[in-house]
Amino acid sequence: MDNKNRLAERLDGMTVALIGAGVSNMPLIPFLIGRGARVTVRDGKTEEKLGEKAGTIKSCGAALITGERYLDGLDEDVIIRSPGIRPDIPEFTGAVSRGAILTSEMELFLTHTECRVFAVTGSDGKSTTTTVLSKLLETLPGGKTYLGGNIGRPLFHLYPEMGPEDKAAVELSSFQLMTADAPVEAAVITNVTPNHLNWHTGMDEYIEAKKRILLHVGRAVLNFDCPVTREIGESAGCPVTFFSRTTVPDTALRDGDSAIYLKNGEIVKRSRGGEERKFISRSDILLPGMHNVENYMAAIAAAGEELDPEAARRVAQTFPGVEHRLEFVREYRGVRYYNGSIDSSPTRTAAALSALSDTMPERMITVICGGYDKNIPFEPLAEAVLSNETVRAVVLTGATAEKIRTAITSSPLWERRRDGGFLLLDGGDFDDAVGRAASVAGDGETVILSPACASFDRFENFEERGRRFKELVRAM
Ligand code: UMA
Repeated sequence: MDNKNRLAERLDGMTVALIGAGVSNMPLIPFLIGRGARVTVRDGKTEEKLGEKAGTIKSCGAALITGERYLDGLDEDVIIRSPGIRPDIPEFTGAVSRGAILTSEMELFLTHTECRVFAVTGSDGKSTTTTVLSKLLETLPGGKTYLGGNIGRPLFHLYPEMGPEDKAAVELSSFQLMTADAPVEAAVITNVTPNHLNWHTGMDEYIEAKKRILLHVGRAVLNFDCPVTREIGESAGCPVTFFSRTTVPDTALRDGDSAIYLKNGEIVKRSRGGEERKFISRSDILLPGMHNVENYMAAIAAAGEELDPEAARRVAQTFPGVEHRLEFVREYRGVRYYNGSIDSSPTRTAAALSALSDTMPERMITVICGGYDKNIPFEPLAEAVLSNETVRAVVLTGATAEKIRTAITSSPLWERRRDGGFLLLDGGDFDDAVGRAASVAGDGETVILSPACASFDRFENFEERGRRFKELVRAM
């Protein structure tokens, strides 16, 4: 961490390579140049594919190297990698052995900011938990609250304006955590289930990356119902708050630990051997589904002792949710359309489907699934759609369509559901799949885009996919 410390104050005359002209790195260009660095942006896309960005980069005064050989001659003093690029590729390890500093936007933010950092990672629920947490932090006395990280908002270039009384709710992906080791005040791991296994070397590396959020943490907030995070908590070197939707996690608590859980419809928190303190009721939470109750438990615990239950209740009663997460788009001919483009793993899709069927059990569901292939197993998706009796149809699209079809038709539940009228449909390309879903859903039913996959086979990112979905639905 040392050679990255206060790096921003030593940039004058240094050469900096920004690897990847994406969301995290673009705002850094004027910031770094303003501090006297000589910046080169390198991106594997062609200049043509980068489109307007290429012009922006050059007009800021940075050099641009694009295309297949974009990492040739990587000899800058500082290398700032985008999260999606592994830190151990030979070009980086070679540069580091020659003395280069390898870092990333998020690591730089964490090592430079003076503000109180509240970090959130996990396989599911990160963005909602981080956003709810930011709303709760806004209610605490003192300072301004920032929201950023993997949620799509870089923060490093804002660090000079942040003081010790300010707070940042930061969503961290396993990609960002691979090399991060900076201190944070509180950290949440929502859960750990298989994800990104085409990028990580395996489940072990994925879990290790998630655990790095706890390297220098003041307090940890962990899911008691997930075996991986429960085990992490049992040996954590800091006070832990376990949250649980199913039980009162008493036995696991050590001195200094606490638990937050649901009791008679109320979210209550207590320390080991202490009194229960009530925060909010389940019915206060505007967002549908049990997974959102978990998200609230985690966020309330992370906000800490200063949080006023009344302020938490006002947030729960008014926060409408994050775009692309079970986002209501419109009702048309009696069919309700929801955009769940963020649902890029089977567990997210399972959670979205059970949120819909919990809150609207009378509405049959047609779900659009499929996208970029991350090499994750689809058996859990098959189980989620076939065991949920309110799911009536699955419309397949994207690169994983065939893998999902195989998982569904190989399930022991398949024949019974097929004979009961369950529809498994080939939607063709994305736009056609939306039309197909609309054509099978009847009055009083629901259509949701919940792909269980990332979007990169067809879109730049999940936001673009969600916007396209909304456009198509609004044009009906
Ligand atoms: N690129 C290369 N070589 C590569 C990979 C990428 O040149 O090997 C280039 C691409 O052509 C692109 C640029 O790098 O032009 C940026 O790509 P990127 O998508 O890796 O990075 P960002 O646009 O900066 O977006 C990243 C996160 N993306 C990934 O981790 C893949 C965004 O999370 C995040 O919002 C953003 O930083 C701000 O921090 C997206 C995501 O899917 C939403 N995250 C995964 C998830 O949540 O499951 C981890």
